[in-house]
Amino acid sequence: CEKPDARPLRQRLLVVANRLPVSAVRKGEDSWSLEMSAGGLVSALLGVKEFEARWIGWAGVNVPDEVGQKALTKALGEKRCIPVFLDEEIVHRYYNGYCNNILWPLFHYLGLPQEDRLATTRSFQSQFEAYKKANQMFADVVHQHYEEGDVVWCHDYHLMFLPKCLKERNNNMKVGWFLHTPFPSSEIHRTLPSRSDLLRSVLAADLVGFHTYDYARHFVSACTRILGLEGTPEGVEDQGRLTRVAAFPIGIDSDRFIRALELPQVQEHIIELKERFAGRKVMLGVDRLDMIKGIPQKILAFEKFLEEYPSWCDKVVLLQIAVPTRTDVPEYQKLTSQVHEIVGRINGRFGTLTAVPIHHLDRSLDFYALCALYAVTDVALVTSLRDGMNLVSYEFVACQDLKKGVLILSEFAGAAQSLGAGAILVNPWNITEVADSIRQALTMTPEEREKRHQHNFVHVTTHTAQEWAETFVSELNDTVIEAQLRTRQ
Ligand code: ADQ
Repeated sequence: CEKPDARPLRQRLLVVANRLPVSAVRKGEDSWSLEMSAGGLVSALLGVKEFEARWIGWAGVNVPDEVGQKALTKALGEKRCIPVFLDEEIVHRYYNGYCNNILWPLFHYLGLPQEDRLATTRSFQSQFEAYKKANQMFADVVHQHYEEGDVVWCHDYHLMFLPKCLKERNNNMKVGWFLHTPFPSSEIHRTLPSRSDLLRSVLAADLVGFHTYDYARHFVSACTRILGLEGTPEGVEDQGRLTRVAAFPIGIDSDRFIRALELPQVQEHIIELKERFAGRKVMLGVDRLDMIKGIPQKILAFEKFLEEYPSWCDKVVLLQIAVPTRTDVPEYQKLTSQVHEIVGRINGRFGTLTAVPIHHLDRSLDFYALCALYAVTDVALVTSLRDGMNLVSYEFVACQDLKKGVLILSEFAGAAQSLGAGAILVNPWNITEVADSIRQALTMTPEEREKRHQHNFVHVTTHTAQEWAETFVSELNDTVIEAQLRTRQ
């Protein structure tokens, strides 16, 4: 008979993403040291008690030898992580090539690479083949670890081919796919040579999710215009089979940020920062150093602000924290030099012997330093040219319940849909408009700041990462049940 304290078994969730949430460093032939990263997705899934998550993905290192692979698999297993081993050649063509050189810019409206049309077309094909091959390798690993009843949740533009590979092996598998970037207008998507293959493959999933309703609508209209399929309010229909398409806006683990503000190490940072910038308003930008984040545009808007309102020159400081990414890619190297050049010029132009208007750091900050910075900020500037959601805007709001600072937010970030009523929305390409918004933010009355902050704080603390993950998975379970009922009728 059942023990009184017996709990129902938790549903197993296989989370498949390009990268595992760990960094692995090899210490010897058969020993590895692992560090779990505390990104949004990890905390989202740790916070959900209804299911037991396992991760499947690439560990970010090349491990050509069997001894190393076995040891890494064992070490990762203790952290519920399962590795997909990709060799350097595949990583180069699949990850650097097709994912980051083709899909990433295209989905952010930066177009396809154009340097040499013929060479691009040839390498395009080989990169697409590598992309499909890598997705098959992910599918192999999922298949090996899958147990009946598991939910498989595929993430992001790296794995658009995966739903099809999985369903071809087991049509009963519950498969969901979620895109973290924008899905562009069908007019942009149709320029992609592999446009139909990718759409058809994603449609093999049972549930397809995006951050915003607009991205979901773009996806459905790409399916109707490019594949000639029927779009319905629920999703896309193909020969009687419905793929559900919906918006699931992500959130953050807001409690983690709010609780951190009480910690002594954060309080110490806060005191230091307040002393360091006493008498000046603090403006903050926190971004990965990527073209989509609009960092040069942000800095130029700040320059325009200083030019238009010179009395603010020694009363405000912009702290721009930019984590370098994809440092081996020439475009990213160019972006870094461009940002350095603009910052140098503006500091030379508006700085004094005792103070400079822009502090630019090319590095990542630890969690506690980041929370402290968010807490002392008067105005946060998020000027992405396109951004799936943008979690920095959420993190800033979570840390501002005392100060009630102002968020200036790009209308091209998904977050504009959720935080738009509390933020000042701007077109990041319009430098004059952003400069005026800076002035508006710095001179806003406390009552208006309070009202705007309250709106956003309620949103950020109720639409959390945990709620996002729970909603997606329960919707996936429901979608599959409904489909089974439909086929029985
Ligand atoms: P990202 O493009 O990485 O994510 P974002 O949502 O802003 O963008 O998240 C960045 C994360 O990195 C935040 O948690 C932030 O705190 C951290 N970070 C950034 N700069 C940092 C720094 N200098 N030091 C320390 N930490 C830093 C993709 C999509 C987004 C989408 C997310 C989640 O591009 O649009 O919101 O996935 O779906």
